Amino acid sequence: MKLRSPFPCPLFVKRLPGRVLPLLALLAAGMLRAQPGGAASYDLWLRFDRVQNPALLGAYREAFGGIWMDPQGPTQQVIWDELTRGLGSLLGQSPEKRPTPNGSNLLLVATADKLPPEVRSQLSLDQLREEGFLIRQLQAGANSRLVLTALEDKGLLYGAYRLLRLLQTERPIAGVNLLDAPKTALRMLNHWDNLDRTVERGYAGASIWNWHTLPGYIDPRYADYARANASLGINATVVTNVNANALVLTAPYLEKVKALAGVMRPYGIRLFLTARFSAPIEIGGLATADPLDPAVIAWWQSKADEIYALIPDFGGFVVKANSEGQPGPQNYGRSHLEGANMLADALAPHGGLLIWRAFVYSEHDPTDRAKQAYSEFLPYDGQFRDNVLLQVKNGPIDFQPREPVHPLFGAMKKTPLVMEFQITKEYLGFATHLVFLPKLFEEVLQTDTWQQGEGSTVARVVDGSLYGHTLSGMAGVANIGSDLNWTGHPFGQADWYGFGRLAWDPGLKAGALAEEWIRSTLGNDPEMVETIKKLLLDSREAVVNYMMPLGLHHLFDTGHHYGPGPWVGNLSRPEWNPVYYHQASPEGVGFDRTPTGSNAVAQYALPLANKYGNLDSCPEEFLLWFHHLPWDYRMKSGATLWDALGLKYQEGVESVRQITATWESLQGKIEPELYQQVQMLLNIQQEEARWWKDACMRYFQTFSKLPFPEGMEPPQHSLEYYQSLKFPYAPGTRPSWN
Ligand code: GCV
Repeated sequence: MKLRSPFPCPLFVKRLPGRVLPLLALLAAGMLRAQPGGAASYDLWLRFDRVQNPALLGAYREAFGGIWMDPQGPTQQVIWDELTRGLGSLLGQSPEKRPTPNGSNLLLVATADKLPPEVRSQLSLDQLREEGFLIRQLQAGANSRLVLTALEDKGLLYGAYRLLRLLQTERPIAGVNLLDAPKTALRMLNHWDNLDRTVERGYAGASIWNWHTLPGYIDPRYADYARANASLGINATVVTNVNANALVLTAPYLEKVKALAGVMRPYGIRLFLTARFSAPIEIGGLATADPLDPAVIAWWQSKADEIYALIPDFGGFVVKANSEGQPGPQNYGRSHLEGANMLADALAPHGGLLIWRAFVYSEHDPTDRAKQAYSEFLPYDGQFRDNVLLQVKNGPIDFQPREPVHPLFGAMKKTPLVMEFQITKEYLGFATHLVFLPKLFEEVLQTDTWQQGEGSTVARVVDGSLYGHTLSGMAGVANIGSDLNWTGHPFGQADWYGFGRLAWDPGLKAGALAEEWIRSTLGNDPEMVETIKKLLLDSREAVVNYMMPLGLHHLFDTGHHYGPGPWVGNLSRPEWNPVYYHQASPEGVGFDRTPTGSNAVAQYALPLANKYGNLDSCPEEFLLWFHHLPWDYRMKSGATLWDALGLKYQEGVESVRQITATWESLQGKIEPELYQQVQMLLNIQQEEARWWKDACMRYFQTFSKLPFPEGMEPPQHSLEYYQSLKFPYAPGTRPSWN
């Protein structure tokens, strides 16, 4: 086996000695851990640097002369600590603790039932919603009081973080009247973390969960994690991989889980576990895991009792069953419905939820993989127990740079669907590439499914409003690891941030989220904010263009999914091979999903089916997702498909160059370590963008037999060269998949 890197001497290595090695030494010594900002950025978006704008600083100092709050219980203690620490640091002076709610220049913090009657009477408290909050300024003559109130502690907590963000992002406080509440019930991170601390598809170091030292040692990082999530409104975390290990359900591990749940609790976060369907055999000593077997049913019930005795607010189970080799009810001739309902029944007496994943496809099913989950689950709509949610990936294949929305959204009317996004960048250049994912999330959430006529957006499916579900949710596969800055690429923090905010309100816009994140993480300099915002917003289209333009998908190399492998066609399962997806031949390229092909378009509501199925109306970005077309097909621009493909790839490469130049224009305005780190990563990204273009165009040329279009830089190497590249140690890969 040849082991070669695509680049003779990676830039990363070339640049290491000068700047990074001293930094690494500091990191090893643990000296940067508590340092805000810098290349470390451990503090994420919770930096509370002194407000720079003098007029605003004056106004804030006046408004926050004192705080009236009587912290009761752990969550209120967190609120008190956050407000006093945050305000003290933002204002450069700590607000006094005031014993009474009277006086001026005062922040009042209390649940609605604890507010003084004269304050209550001035507020429309009936508008408060569960987990929501109100931040309102009350003005009486020259006296100003700011009220932060909510129905419950959790709402106060979210309101406290929002209040601090107003100051961090330099928003005026005068006359503030901000009423907000989450639109979804479950706002959840999914960790694909294994008990040995490896992370499947994780590119930011090891798992932050140190199972070996739990429950005795509580790493302070657990609370920092909880705090970061709470500041966005995330209220649930699944701490184990969906490719599950039954051991986590054994008594010693449950003690560890209990300790973690205890850290999360004050921050309003419920802990979930993944349940391996075969656990009754593996750790229960039973001969079967058949969901209709009385002994199996009893085993799960008693397991649920055991868990809830330890963790009364335990969230429930997330299950990947009969998917990619995971065990499930179909091993016993039972259905997904029977499996899910059995587990849901075990959890129901305790108020637990059962989240069943719809990510299923089978090598024994010859139909288009994009159709299989819909065909499998739609017939069960209306038959799941009330505490079951179906978790569906955003697209019908698997977290590709661009996919049309999953056809189950909107079609599954009687079952609450949880949106599953991937925050970690399995198919997007790992933690090396700068790709602002909220742009992708927004595109998906704003897509109109047309299932209930115009306006049936995915956002309305996810927040439950389209079909009146009270259970609703959004899950993000975490990009978090033990790296000092949590996410590997410093801008990966923006993806975590954006996901959390969109889970709170799926209607938010990517541009606004980019701006919030930049201001709270990097500062408020207007030129810097605008420049980085543009760069973030451009970055998603760039990656689509340099990896898989015009609707191409799953061209990744085997197993690790790092780099191009459009030629791969020898894997045991047909639908694991890129050749299955692009269908390139001398006649043309693309997957025919119209009625002449797999007819996957028929799984969408008619207006969408027509739009995608008709060549005149199919958006160019989905052309080869839905259509197989000849190389000389004329695009709307008049160019041939072949030329348009090459030029799109080129456009992607040019975009990364442009993004790099834009970043370089900020030198001197960004902390030097962060500037350098991002610049080095962008240089790698430029090289890899070119690698994608060159490898894919070289490969497709073997079918088209056409010259590369004018305007496309010719490939640097031969096809054989690109095919020879191997990456046995690419991070995030399951060893068995290599
Ligand atoms: C956790 C893809 C990934 C797998 C992942 C799977 C899933 O196939 O490559 O690593 O497994 O999705 O979502 O279950």
